[in-house]
Amino acid sequence: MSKALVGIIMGSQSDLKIMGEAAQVLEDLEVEFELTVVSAHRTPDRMYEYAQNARERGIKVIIAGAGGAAHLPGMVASLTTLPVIGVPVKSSNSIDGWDSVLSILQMPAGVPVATVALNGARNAGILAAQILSTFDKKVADALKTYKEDLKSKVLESAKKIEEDGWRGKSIGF
Ligand code: RP5
Repeated sequence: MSKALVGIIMGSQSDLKIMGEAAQVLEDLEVEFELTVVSAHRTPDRMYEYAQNARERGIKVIIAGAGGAAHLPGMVASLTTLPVIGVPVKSSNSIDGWDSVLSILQMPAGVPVATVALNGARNAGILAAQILSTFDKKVADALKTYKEDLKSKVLESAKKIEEDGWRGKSIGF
């Protein structure tokens, strides 16, 4: 079995519904990853251990997701020099998602977290693959195919709307 290149961590099992989207896209792109729960508040020692050993274990990018008072991505970023992608999760303890967005986004100078949109785990997976693609041609090729597929889907939908019309009527441009 090849070694994980991306580490996906989340504050709680309840984040998995969202964070699974990062895993899915990495699986689609055939990028090796690992996925586990590491809580900044409930298991701080485990967070230290994970962040401080990740590079040595061969991890190249960490994706960290958390909701509410979302300290996991920022704290992990403070403990490693690996790139950390933060995913704000709209969790059960979140007021409206902004708590998590701002906790992850507003990092102090010197400790960056590349923050994606609220519940944007899929983009976090793609961004992690894009980072790996700077030195891994196989991942770069998989991403090229992925983006071409995105383009085809948009063009297909545009054609369908143009042909079938909007609300049953043709739309002129
Ligand atoms: C955060 O609190 C977790 O990342 C999760 O989004 C949220 C709620 O956790 P649970 O109470 O569902 O375990 O730390």
